[in-house]
Amino acid sequence: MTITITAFEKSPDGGKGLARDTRVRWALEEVGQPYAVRLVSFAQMKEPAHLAVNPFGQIPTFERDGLALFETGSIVFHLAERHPGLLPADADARARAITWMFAALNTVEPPILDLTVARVFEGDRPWAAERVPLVSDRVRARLTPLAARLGDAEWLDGDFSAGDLLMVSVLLRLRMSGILDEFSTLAAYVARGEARPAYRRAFAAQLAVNAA
Ligand code: GTB
Repeated sequence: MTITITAFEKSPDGGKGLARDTRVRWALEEVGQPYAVRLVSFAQMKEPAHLAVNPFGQIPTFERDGLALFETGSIVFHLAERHPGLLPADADARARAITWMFAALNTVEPPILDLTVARVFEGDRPWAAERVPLVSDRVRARLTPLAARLGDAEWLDGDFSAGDLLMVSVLLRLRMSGILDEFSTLAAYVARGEARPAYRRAFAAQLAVNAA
């Protein structure tokens, strides 16, 4: 019954918790499931043994009792379906929480990823000076309605859910750009997520790997 996930042997972020295994670790901590971690190098991720679990050769993956999953959203959803703590029991509230999971990954994260690419991976390209402000505005165009919907609430829809777990994880990636600080209620929302004991345990676990 042991759950095994995969994570970077050495994360490029040096332990800032931005690699997606942190999201899976956080979900596991929220639902109180112990887990083992198989650390993989970039080369190992492209070898047949890992490709058999994730055909795209990426982390994180999830294995338990012959079930092998990839895609962070799918893994978090599986955990939330199988264990109490991340999805409400009421069917409509559950559907809304799942909607926020998709919103985080499909609507809010794509422009944030574009911004990371523009700032970090293509920051030295001649078009970067024009592209970064353009993509930053696309991020703001997502954060503005998100902040409006959150309002003064603690979480997006009632109690903390897998939707919040993924939304906070996605927004965390923005911190270095400074854009998150333009939205004080979202910055406070992210801070609430980070203050959860389950998040702190997940963060510490990935840091222990990367600080070693
Ligand atoms: N859609 C997939 C999912 O949600 O699981 C995407 C998985 C993914 O992008 N995995 C990345 C990976 O394995 C690690 S998390 N990359 C290696 C490869 O593709 O060969 C993305 C990530 C990596 C590093 C940082 N960082 O250093 O800040 C942040 C996020």
